[in-house]
Order: sequence, then C-alpha cells, then structure tokens
Amino acid sequence: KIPAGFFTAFDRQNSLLYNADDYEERKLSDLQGCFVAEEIRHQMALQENKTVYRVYKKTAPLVAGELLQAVTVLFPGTVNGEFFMTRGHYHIHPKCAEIFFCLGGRGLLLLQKGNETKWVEMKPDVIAYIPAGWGHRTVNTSLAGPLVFIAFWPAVAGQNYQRRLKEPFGKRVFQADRSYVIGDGD
Ligand code: S6P
Ligand code: ZN
Repeated sequence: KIPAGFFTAFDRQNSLLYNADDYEERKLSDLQGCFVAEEIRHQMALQENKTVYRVYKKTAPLVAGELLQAVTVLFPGTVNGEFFMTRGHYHIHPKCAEIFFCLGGRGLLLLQKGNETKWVEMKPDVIAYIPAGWGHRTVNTSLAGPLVFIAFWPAVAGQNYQRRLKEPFGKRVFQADRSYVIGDGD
C-alpha cells in the first residue's frame, strides 16, 4: 500500500485530524458496561443515542518500528452524573507504551495496572505517558466542550477491550457542582 502522506495536521476549527485515513465513532450504544448506571445508559442509547467520541486515525503498516496516531474527540455529557468516557483498553503487546498530547478541553486519564489506579489531569499542552502494561481510559470532566487529544503508539500494540472486564478501572468520575469527584470503581 502506498503511504497516504508524510504528515497530518490538527484542524483546530473543526476538531479533526487532517490527512487521517481511518475513522471511528462510538455512541452510547457501543459503551455497554462502562457506566455504573448501565440501565440508564441503555435507555439513553435507545432514545437519543448520543455520540460519545470520535477517533481520527492515521494508519501505518502493522509491523515493529512503525507508529500509529489518532485524535480523539470526547464529547461532554454524563450518564446519570458519571462523565462521558472512552471504553478503555490494555495493549495486547505487553511492551507497548503510548503518549497522549492534550489539545483541548479538560479531563482525566485513568491508568490501571493490577489493583493500582493512577490518574493524570488532562488540559491543553499536557503530555501524558502511559507506560507499557497499563490500561488506559479518558474521561471528559467538563460539560463546556470536548476533551481533545492526540495519541501516538507502536503499530504492533493492538487493543484488548475484554481485559478491562477482568481488571476494571478502579476509579469512576462523577459530576460535582462545577467540578468532578473521583469515586471508587467496581
Ligand atoms: C489507542 C489510543 C486511543 C484510543 C481512543 C479511543 O491505543 O489509546 O487512540 O483508541 O482514545 O479509546 P478506546 O479505548 O475506545 O480505544
Ligand atoms: Zn492505547
């Protein structure tokens, strides 16, 4: 396959990745089991079924040494007061780390390894490092606008979306006045 190009650009006005060649959209109907109020999420999915996030990716050959990149736009909202979040995943390859560069908005990056949970506050210009082996999920803690970040990771990493069911994120993030509170997970 001929590479689509040697650069991308963050389109700030439209909140998307120029020159991306792959696109993913996750709605409330795709986020089964993410929120504590599962029944309310289900009802919301049957009604308005809001888009929770969009991911604009730049592909590369899935071989050692290559890197992937994607801009995630995580919209504002809650399910019964629990802020919108990504599904979250662990990398299949145990030695693959990842970097997030926050481009806009406010949020938290939750990191999980065994019983240990850590979090990083995401705001513009914060560059978060996700060491190999840590599960990762982002949460938009502001109702004022989307949390936007770009991620870079090894092309061989792969994403495991099942493991979080056995090794769940130990913290949940809820709306509180004009801020957020971090509560215990499952
Ligand atoms: C990929 C990277 C991000 C996420 C994106 C959506 O390794 O961590 O691009 O894919 O933020 O989250 P999720 O958990 O649905 O893949
Ligand atoms: Zn990842």
